[in-house]
Amino acid sequence: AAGMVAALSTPAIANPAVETTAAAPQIIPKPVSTTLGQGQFTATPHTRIVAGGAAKAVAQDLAGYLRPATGYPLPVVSGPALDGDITLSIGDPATLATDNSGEGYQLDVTTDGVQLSAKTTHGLFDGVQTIRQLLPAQIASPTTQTVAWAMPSVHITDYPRYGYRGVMLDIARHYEPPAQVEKLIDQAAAYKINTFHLHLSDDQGFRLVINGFPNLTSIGAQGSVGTGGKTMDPGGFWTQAQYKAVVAYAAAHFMTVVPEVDSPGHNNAIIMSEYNDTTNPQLDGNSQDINCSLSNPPAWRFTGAVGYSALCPESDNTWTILNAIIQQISALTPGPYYNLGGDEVPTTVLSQARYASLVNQESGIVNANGKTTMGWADIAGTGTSLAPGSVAEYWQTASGSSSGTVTATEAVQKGMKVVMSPANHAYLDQRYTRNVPSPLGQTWACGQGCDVDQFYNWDPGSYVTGVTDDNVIGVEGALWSETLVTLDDVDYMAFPRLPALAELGWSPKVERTATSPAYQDFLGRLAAQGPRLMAAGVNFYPSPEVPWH
Ligand code: TNX
Repeated sequence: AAGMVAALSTPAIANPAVETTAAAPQIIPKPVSTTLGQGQFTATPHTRIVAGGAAKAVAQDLAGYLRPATGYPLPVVSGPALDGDITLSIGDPATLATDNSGEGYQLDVTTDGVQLSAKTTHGLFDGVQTIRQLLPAQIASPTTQTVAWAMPSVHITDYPRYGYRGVMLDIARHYEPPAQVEKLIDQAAAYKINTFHLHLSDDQGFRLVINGFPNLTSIGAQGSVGTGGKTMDPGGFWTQAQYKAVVAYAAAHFMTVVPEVDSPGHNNAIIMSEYNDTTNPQLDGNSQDINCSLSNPPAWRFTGAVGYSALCPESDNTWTILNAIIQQISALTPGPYYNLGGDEVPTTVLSQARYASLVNQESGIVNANGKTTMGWADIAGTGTSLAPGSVAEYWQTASGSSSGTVTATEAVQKGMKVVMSPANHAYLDQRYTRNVPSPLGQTWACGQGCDVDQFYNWDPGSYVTGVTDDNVIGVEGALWSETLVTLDDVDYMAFPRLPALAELGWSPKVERTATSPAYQDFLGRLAAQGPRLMAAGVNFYPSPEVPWH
């Protein structure tokens, strides 16, 4: 995948010396309302960032974003503001009177200065992302660029359609170190993604230290997809301190972490870790009974196979392990959700009744630890009863009222909320095209491929009949990592499709089809992201659908 960026060989970055006129706004996600004014604002070495109280921290964020490329000092100071300053303030902007999202902002750029106001620091942070995109693309560079830092005069009022706008990364199939994950957080935050779902465990690896259960990582984290094959892909795991640091890093980008330890399926790593463990007193020297997989005794499998492993719902040891995992991870995680997984357990592995009893009991533990249960939409199936407000993530491809949509409709009947992530529109691990130009990705959900049009041209609030914006809390892009080894691989699959999902999650509903004006408009704005992604060093896929400059 590395090197694909080079396909855009002549960067769209114009000669800085002549770029003195601000470009028209090309914002993703598209703001609710944008009114262009006269003239432009140009930041200079004298520009200050004015803020007081809680706004100061976000002002520091803005300064941190702008200093590397501008080379300007951009001091964060208290008021009063002077001509030429950028002002951030918490208040009650009249244009946001009806916005209860907690993320709205109002932005005014005039020849005299920039005024950003919001009711919350999160709203200010969202506005800061818009400011970045109003500046020339070189602003994304980590090194000083010589360019006129001009922004068009504009009045923007903006707030999100959905409160949950997520990206999921699977660090179980292939391990990623925290530093790489933080880079993905940086890039996602730029498109106002506010939720980071971390898939911490799967058949091939368990990736977080759990105190009292050393085998989960000393044994369970050693492998990954491909281990034992021609290419050795080493595993790895995070300490709890590293996890906490990633949670804090995400929080600093106004992103909530949703931790997931998949269960009762996708559990071969846990089972293999504990199966032969005769030393752990927590498990009475007997953890054999946790294994309800198709094979007994269990064996390591480092392929991408799914649907063969399961924890036994009747085993006390299953609950000893799950209790410890849920309790420790909940304590490390400030966000409202704990994701128990719940996907892909065939009835040949566990009957529906045994599956449901495990999910119900586990959800009770999640609630007892102060968290709302989240899981793949399978958890809404027959026999489960979860607290209202629990969240089902719909991953199936079925739409309309076809029978394959049953998990989503059952979730609604049970008073659950829904995150839309249909694999053929939101699975970022699916190939852009079946055969070319990259070996990365899977094809099961997308047939000939899922390029930008497939990710953009659908509506989360009407995809499944009866599952409306009364039930849908947002959208999520999923980066399963069976074929993704490095962050470059992850970037290549996420960009430019994650910005499409970000817009579906944030911007008002419009008609989105392959021939709609909205899609053409989006492609134009997406093209403007090319030089930004390049400047930021993101290994994006130069989709032929996008009219790159
Ligand atoms: C299905 S959809 C899975 C994952 C795989 C993914 C690959 C779902 C909840 N589970 O286990 O990684 O397909 O695309």
